[in-house]
Amino acid sequence: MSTAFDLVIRNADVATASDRFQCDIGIRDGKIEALGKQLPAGAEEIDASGLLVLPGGVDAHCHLDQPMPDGMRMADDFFSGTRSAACGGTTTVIPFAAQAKGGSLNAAVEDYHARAAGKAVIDYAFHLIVADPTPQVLQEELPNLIRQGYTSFKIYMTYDDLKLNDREILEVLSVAREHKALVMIHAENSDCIGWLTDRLSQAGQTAPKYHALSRPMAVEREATHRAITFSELVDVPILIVHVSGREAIEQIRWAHGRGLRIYAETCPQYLFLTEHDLGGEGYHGAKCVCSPPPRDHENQKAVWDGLTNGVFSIFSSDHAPFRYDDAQGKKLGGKEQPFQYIPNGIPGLETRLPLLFSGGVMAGRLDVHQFVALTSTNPAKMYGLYPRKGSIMIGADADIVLWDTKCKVVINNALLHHEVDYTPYEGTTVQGWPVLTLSRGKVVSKDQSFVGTAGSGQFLPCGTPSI
Ligand code: DUC
Ligand code: ZN
Ligand code: ZN
Repeated sequence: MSTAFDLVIRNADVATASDRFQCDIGIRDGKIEALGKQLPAGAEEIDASGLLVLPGGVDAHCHLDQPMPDGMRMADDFFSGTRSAACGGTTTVIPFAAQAKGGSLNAAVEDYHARAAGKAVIDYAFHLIVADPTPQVLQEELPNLIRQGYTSFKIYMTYDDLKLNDREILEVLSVAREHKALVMIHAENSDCIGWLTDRLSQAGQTAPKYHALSRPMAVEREATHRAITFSELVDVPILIVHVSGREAIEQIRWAHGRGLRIYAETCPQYLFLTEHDLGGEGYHGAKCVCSPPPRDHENQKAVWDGLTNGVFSIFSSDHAPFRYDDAQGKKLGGKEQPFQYIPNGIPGLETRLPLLFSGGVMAGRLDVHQFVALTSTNPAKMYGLYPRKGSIMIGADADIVLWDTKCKVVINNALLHHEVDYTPYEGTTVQGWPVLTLSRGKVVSKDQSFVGTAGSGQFLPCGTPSI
């Protein structure tokens, strides 16, 4: 018997960034074909009674299998990283194809495609990292790559192997303006960090907790202000990534007051961790070493407020997966390292959505529409993937997540599907968990188990950012 749909989700309580409605969802060939009451039968049916139905998450800032210097290795490749994302309700990831200094961007993109092919279980796009803006890169490689669907790129104001000087940043912004791309900026002042790091080291202050002291808020505030100034000079929008607290937020609000097009992202670590998680004199705090570092409770509150009042457009994981007990991870070379040599970053692809849903929606800080906007619709729009991704509407990909809003989960690394040997959120109780994830109409995760297939994820060329 032929059926109208491959799959029908019955009795769905759907929330998008703007609307909430009850309907059945008819899916054919991986797309949402109908939203309505009493749709005809599907070849398969799922009853969503009692569950909340949201668009799949778009995690627009995560690092997977990124080539690393100095013997470091990321624990998650495109299989384990996207498996973990899917089990946490995310259906699109945008990691980074990183140019090496002295290398070409095209080579980075080609290498990154090889890393993703046959492995990703959900769809993916690429940002670029521009580390060496030679005339060839600025005049040929970047414009060509933008035309081919790589329409966003990250630049760094710190890290010796990645950072650009002010003149180079202006050149990159100017290319973005001309070709309508979006530049993401890692805003921390490199020389300030270097100076503080040297002083701490000379004083023998090398434990992980000193990472936070080497990158205080002022370092981020200054760089944020400088990035805003560059955006104003070139007259191009920018996105400041992983904003950690009040003083950077004040700069962004100031820019908004001047009518500047400054967009901002924050991440779970700035809501759920503080500098105390970097530990005492012991080494466990290495698990929470990331940049910018987690701050204090007052800054956490400022970040929550920024999510509520619209300072932030997107909420990403910044998943940067290094194992703790590993000679290629946090114990680089097999030993405890002075803070400045600890691989930077923490895992978070699978916990991003449950943490924000619980702490935001269930705790009454955000409504469900803000949650969807921050975690799915806005990143899809900002990076040129909308309306294929980022909403539940006719014609969109059937990337759909069923949430049990009553389910309480104590986060435990054994529950998660990444290859990292810890989670910074061990023991945190959340209410609300994604119990079923569909990627283009296929179930990829169910009841905290992965049921998808390696290689079923497709590469998504990005359109012009819509901001
Ligand atoms: N910046 C990132 O975006 N991710 C991990 C570490 C960092 O400094
Ligand atoms: Zn960064
Ligand atoms: Zn990052």
